[in-house]
Amino acid sequence: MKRRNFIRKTGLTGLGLSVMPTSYSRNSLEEFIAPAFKPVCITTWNFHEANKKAGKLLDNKTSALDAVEQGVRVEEKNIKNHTVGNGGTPDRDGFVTLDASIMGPDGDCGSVAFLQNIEHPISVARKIMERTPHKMLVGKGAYSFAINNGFKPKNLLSPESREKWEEWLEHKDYKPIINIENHDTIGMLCLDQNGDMAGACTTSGLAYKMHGRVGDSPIIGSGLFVDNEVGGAVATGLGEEIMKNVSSFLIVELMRQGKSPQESCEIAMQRLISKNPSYNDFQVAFLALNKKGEVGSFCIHQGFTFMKYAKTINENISSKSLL
Ligand code: SD4
Repeated sequence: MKRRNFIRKTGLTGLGLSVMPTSYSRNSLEEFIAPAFKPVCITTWNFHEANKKAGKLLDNKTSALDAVEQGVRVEEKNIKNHTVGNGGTPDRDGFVTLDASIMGPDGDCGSVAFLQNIEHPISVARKIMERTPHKMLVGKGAYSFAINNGFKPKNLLSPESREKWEEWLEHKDYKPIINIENHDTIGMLCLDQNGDMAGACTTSGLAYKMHGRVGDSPIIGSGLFVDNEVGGAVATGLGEEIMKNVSSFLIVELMRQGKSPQESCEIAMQRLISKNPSYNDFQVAFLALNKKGEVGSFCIHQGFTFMKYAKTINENISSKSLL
């Protein structure tokens, strides 16, 4: 076997993880990555419009990178959605602080964290990727970069989110565990007509988090990871648990070993729950796509759904769950 193919097949060599895939039955990676169907777009939760937007762009030969950016922007703009961008739930001090990341087919990435008063953090993340020598900017520096690159400041705290925050202030019941119904980070993966893959993830993070808290969504490998040779993964739920396990990277590495997206999500979840016996108290969900257009998803608690756009059909699918 050529050395390059050996390294690709084993994938985790040098990381101290298992090196020989147990279920690798394909003859070559080239066969594995040959796309059976494209384009396809998948998105966490029931983000119907965002997924449709990206799916239609893909049908019109838009690149995966442009499609994920344009797709998730739909929810960043949506003031009725209280978990992403405009109208997002604030932190405990009343500030809407946003996290986002984007990753393209060439393996490059950009991310932004603790960004305030900018409606489209995903586009800031993309500009960080394309216009700076860095991969991540945070807080005031990220804000200045955004303003210098043409983004307009905007108050993102909607009257409704402010009202709910004021109610919350009356009891200040701060629990850093995720409420199973109260989270809707948008994570999106697209495989375009050229067979290239990109991903995006954007959120206002946990409701009433500590000021300055950053979750998994802008952390490459945690909330999002894409390797155009293998596939991509996104995560949603309690970011602290996802970050501890670098779950999206793990899912992609498992797919590199020959596991299906579904198997990879389930194995990554086993790893995650093995590190915290209180998993009954929080939700985490994974979504993965390989280069064949195969999809996998797995969550701890029932209730996680995802969108899939393929062959002009945009559907909401229930994920398999642990509990
Ligand atoms: C975070 N993972 O900031 C995000 C929250 C989330 O749906 O997914 N909400 O921890």
